[in-house]
Amino acid sequence: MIIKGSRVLVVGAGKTGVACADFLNQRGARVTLTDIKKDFQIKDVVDRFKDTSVVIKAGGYPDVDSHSTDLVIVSPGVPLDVPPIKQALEKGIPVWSELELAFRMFNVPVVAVTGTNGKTTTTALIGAMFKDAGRSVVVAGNIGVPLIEKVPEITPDHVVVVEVSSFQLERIETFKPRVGIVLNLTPDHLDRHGNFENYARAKERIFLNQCGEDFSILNYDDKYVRKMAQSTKGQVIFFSTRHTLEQGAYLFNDAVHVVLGDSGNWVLNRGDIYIKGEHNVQNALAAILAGAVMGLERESMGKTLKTFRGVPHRLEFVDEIGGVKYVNDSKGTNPDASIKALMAFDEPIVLIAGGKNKGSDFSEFAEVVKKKARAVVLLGEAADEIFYALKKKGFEEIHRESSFERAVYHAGEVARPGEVVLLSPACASWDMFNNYEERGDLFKKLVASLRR
Ligand code: UMA
Repeated sequence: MIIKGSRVLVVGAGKTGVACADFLNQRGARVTLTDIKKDFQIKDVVDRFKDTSVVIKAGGYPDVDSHSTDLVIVSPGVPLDVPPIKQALEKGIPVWSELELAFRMFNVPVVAVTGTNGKTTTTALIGAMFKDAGRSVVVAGNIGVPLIEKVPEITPDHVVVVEVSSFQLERIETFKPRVGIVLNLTPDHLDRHGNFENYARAKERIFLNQCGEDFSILNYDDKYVRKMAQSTKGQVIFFSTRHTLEQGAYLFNDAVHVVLGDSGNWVLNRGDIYIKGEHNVQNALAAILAGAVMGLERESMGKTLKTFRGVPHRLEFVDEIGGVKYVNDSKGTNPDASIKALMAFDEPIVLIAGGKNKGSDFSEFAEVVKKKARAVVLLGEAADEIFYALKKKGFEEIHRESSFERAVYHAGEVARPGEVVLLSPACASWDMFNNYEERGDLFKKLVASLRR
């Protein structure tokens, strides 16, 4: 498809839509950017395109037909049954995700990471491995930076490492990663996909266009992911933390073994991987395999694994003191994000929650807290609201503190060896801090002071 002169409708004016509209406009397309929100709700977007030829249709969508539209780009958060997408599909007008659009704009190898959990960490880790090895790398996607925004930076020497979501994969056509990784699969986004099978099918599309020269890296321990080996034409390589494997990467007796054809064996101490927890060993195994098939030296990858500290403020392991693990998930600024954080642990949790509520409902969050947490320390403006939501679910082990410092120390006192103190507030930080980074940084400082 030739972009210049094409009439493109971009649906959704969030990060993705804005980046696509910007890119397409600069490449000479005739862009309409539409959003269900009213124009005063997306004022910054309206202002941004004020002096350009991008047409904004806010508060509803324009009708789509082949006289007005050559291509539709759909943002990941927009379901495919909204009118403009349905009309486009009925009329045979191509509907692409931003991932598909971006992929068509360059010709360098792509390492793509998906899965229900751990994809951001794994994407960042692979990016760090390439960077530490002195390779030019672009890291983008669901991690927070639309890939299309990075396209102008990509040179023929680059490798692209991209985190991809099921939403983005739903509308790909030619997207073909050199390395595709599926980390794990548990029910998620079922409101959008309808059922688990559809969700799994969307994830599996990461392998849709792979062929013999490509690599499909799969979690052997996850029965749904393991099964995907049957539906890819790429070279399958498994990783496992529970089984030994003839080929691939696995954990055995606290050592990571990498067995990859001609390149022989490589053994690494589990302790030489900085990020902790079995889920992070799985992420590391997937990253090692991706790096290895892309030609990274094992010494260089080993160095990165020793120093890579995870994604700041997202399930960031801080320390283990007296058998209690401290985890910073200050980025959990809404109930949904904190639900994900709670779900990531098998150990009992002492949760620190509360802050500024952005209008969220806490009932589902309370349900998950009841299942996963042994105790909760509440603080901030939303403390009352969360308190009542928890009480309603019959959760009793609730402590309250007026300052962040006290809340962290109190959680430390309540936690027993083998438990996790998790800061995942389900709220914004603005009642006490400028941003979630500040909150997470103070948490880390306070945890460090517990050691003294
Ligand atoms: N909108 C409509 N109609 C609708 C629904 C939404 O017009 O029916 C509009 C909204 O009013 C809003 C815009 O669409 O203005 C938002 O678009 P979006 O939800 O696609 O959000 P973006 O800002 O473009 O962010 C997206 C990803 N969001 C989602 O997938 C929900 C971000 O992932 C991603 O970082 C970003 O693109 C860059 O690639 C976030 C996420 O939660 C982190 N992802 C899910 C996850 O990780 O579980 C998949």
